[in-house]
Amino acid sequence: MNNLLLKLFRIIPRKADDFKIIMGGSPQSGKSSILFQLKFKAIPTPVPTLAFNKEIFKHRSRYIHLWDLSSHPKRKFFIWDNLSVGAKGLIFVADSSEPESIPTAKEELNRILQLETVKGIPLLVYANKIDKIEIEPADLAKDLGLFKIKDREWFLQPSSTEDRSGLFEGLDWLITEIRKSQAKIPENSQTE
Ligand SMILES: Nc1nc2c(ncn2[C@@H]2O[C@H](COP(=O)(O)OP(=O)(O)OP(=O)(O)O)[C@@H](O)[C@H]2O)c(=O)[nH]1
Ligand SMILES: [Mg+2]
Repeated sequence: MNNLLLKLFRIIPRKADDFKIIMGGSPQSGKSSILFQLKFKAIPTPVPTLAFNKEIFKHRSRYIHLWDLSSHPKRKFFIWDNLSVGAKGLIFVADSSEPESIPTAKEELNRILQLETVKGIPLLVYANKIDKIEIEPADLAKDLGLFKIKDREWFLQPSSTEDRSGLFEGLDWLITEIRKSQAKIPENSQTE
């Protein structure tokens, strides 16, 4: 781990009760809009994310440290290897309105799922931008290869940042799964 990075950004939440969640996905799929809707219930003018955004907000009596990590081809390996450390949950955002982006999204998801830092942690997939297109969630889950995932719990949640539909429902599922997985870990091994 790069010590300078650890000093610059608090990569792992101090309190064991706080949850770190990392979010990746297709370019322009709405990751930052989701982050800002969850935190501020509003979206600032969207700007492409060069490296990452991070916000902390309270949800269901827990502080969520949500990291929106860029998948820029030149930076993603450094960013994901370093900033995914200590994550308890994973969010992946797919752009439902662009079916042609799904094969690449599937590749990116597979890359992320193989990272040692995200091993076994629950996966929430937002099928975003459903205000633009009608989707069949089971078809999208199949196209993303979700039914082949056997090493963790996963859930596909249709969503839109236009009206926040699905955003908190998805997050609720993820928090429930993180709590379940923590209940299985002996208490003295949960401190980081
Ligand atoms: N119609 C619609 N547009 C959306 C939705 N979510 C995001 N957008 C738009 O999609 C574009 C990209 O949104 P961002 O939130 O910047 O997406 P991102 O995934 O963070 O983009 P990068 O950081 O560049 O990878 C912006 O024009 C948003 O307004 C949605 O649910 N519906
Ligand atoms: Mg962004």
